[in-house]
Order: sequence, then structure tokens, then C-alpha cells
Amino acid sequence: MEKNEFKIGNTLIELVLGDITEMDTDAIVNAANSSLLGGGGVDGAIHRKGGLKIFEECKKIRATKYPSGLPTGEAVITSAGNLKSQFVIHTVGPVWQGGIHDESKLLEKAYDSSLRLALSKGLSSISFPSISTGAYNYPIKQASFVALNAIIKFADKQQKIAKIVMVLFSKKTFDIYLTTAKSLFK
Ligand code: AR6
Repeated sequence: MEKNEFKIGNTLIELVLGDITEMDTDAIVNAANSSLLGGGGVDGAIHRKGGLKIFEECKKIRATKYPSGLPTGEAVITSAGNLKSQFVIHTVGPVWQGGIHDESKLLEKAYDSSLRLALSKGLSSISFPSISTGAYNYPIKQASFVALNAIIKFADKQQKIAKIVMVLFSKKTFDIYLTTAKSLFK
């Protein structure tokens, strides 16, 4: 598995070329949609491999806390069913609409909400996919700056989450994130 590591204080930040459903961090993050009831991409893969338990918990969250759907930038947590991780944190990134509809703020919020939720649950490791850069069309290079800056900002403020991983699904995406990371972790 191709992997690069960076450090912010005591927090390890890893870039990994791979499949997020194989990660054994305490939580993996799902790039969901506001319905929380599944879809394609990472979302489809997580529900397929994780099994019905995750879906049932998502349905319950919809029925109780978010009857009209999870707003963009927010995050919720479920167990991880048959996956190796213990929890799935479901967040909703913005759909790219040209960059003038607060997309970068909302994307940053999706990372930050997920990290805060992990912290509030006492988790010490978390894996992210490249949120919004598939079906939601966010340009990858711009998304890589938003994602890594959000992670760096969070790691600067707290030391409890010891490992934050970005799991990139293609070599092209991995290389873009790596170039961005090298420019940010100087
Ligand atoms: N592991 C890691 N990354 C993956 C995996 C995987 N198994 N599968 C895909 N990716 P997307 P979005 C990458 O479309 O853009 C869904 O239908 C993928 O190559 O999953 O936030 C939801 O239900 C891309 O780089 O999420 C929503 O409706 C990145 O993950 C919508 O798509 C994100 O692609 C969300 O769109």
C-alpha cells in the first residue's frame, strides 16, 4: 500500500492509496448525501460491505434527529457493521457549483464536523475519503487544499486524535493530495 506520513505536533497525518472500507481506524468517514440512505461511490461501498446494521441506524437517525435530511457540512455517527473500523461517521460534502456557493466553507465544515464528532466520542484514529470529488464534482486539487488545511487546523488545536488518514482511491488523486501536502507541511 502506497503511503506517506506527515506530523503536526503528536498527530500523525497519513495519505494512503487504497480503499477506505479496508481501514481499521476507529472510524471511517462516509461521503454520504443528505438522505443518509445510501448511494454510489464510497457510500455504496460502505453500505455494501458494512451490511444492513449501518442502514438501519441511518434510518433511525432520519426518523428522529434529521427528518428532512442531514444538512451539508454536518456529521452523524453509526456503528460500522461488518467493517474493520468500529464506527462510520456520515457527512455530506457540497455539490460543486462553480465555487461561488460557499463550497469551500461547506467542504471544510464537513471535515471539521467529522473530526469534532470523533473527538467527542473519544476516538483516536479516523480515515477520510476525498469528500465531494466524485459524484459531487469538486475539483480535486482545490479539494485537497481544503481537506488538508481543515485537518491541519484541527490537529493544531488538539492532540487526542493521534492519527488522521486520507484514503485516496486512485493514483491520480493520491498524487494530487501528496503534492498539496508537501506544499503545506514545510
Ligand atoms: N475508498 C476510498 N475512496 C473511494 C472509494 C473507496 N472505496 N470509492 C470511491 N472513492 P463519491 P462525493 C473516491 O462519489 O463526490 C454518493 O452517491 C472517489 O474516487 O463517493 O462526495 C453519495 O450517496 C472520489 O475521489 O462522493 C452521494 O450522493 C471520492 O471517493 C454522492 O455520491 C468521493 O467520491 C457524494 O459524492
